[in-house]
Amino acid sequence: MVKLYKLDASPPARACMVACELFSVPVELIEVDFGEGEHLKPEYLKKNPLHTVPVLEDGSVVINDSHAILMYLADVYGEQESFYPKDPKQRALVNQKLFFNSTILFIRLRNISFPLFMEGITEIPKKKLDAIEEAYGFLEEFLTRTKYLAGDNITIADIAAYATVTGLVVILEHNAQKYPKTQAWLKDLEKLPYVQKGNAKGAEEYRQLVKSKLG
Ligand SMILES: N[C@@H](CCC(=O)N[C@@H](CS)C(=O)NCC(=O)O)C(=O)O
Repeated sequence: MVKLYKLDASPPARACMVACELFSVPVELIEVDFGEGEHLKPEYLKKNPLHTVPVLEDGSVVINDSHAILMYLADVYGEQESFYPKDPKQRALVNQKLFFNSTILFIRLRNISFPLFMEGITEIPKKKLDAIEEAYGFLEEFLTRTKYLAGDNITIADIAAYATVTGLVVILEHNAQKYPKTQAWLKDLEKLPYVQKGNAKGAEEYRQLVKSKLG
């Protein structure tokens, strides 16, 4: 059985939980208690020196970074190729959007979440909110070109980005009129049972956490 070290409120961890649901991965979910500093303890640092969740353990292989985990799960457990195509050209488009999530969407969320949760900051600088607004523009542009991030089918890139965006909207609600394609994409993904199961509870937890920090 695979082990997934996670925290429900964490978007990257949620993306991996969604993928576990989607690919019916036999998984043991292990909560990492940040309050107790479990992610900073030597046993955890052995698995992941970056002290982040998620981490996946599958026998002898230990993987950190949700994007690497999503790729691995799709390759090993995904029966339907469309979620992570093997064709190099199609796969490159999925990878591109996974990196978009990793380097633009998620980082702009983390730049706000980390100071809020870990450094006791209670106000979000306008510059960081503007960076989210800009990221919404990028997302809308991509979703104007194709229905899903990497084409006509849902891929692991949508799963990664969806989990992040359900965090971003807590910080800065997107304007559904200004970003209609993003709104449609969110509604479309939200109703999928595997997305609900893997993401909904943690997204609500994240919302409550942010509310408690912002007052
Ligand atoms: N690129 C990483 C980011 C993971 C990440 O930053 N996770 C946050 C929770 S959302 C974390 O574990 N933060 C704790 C820390 O940095 O000490 C991924 O996709 O897995």
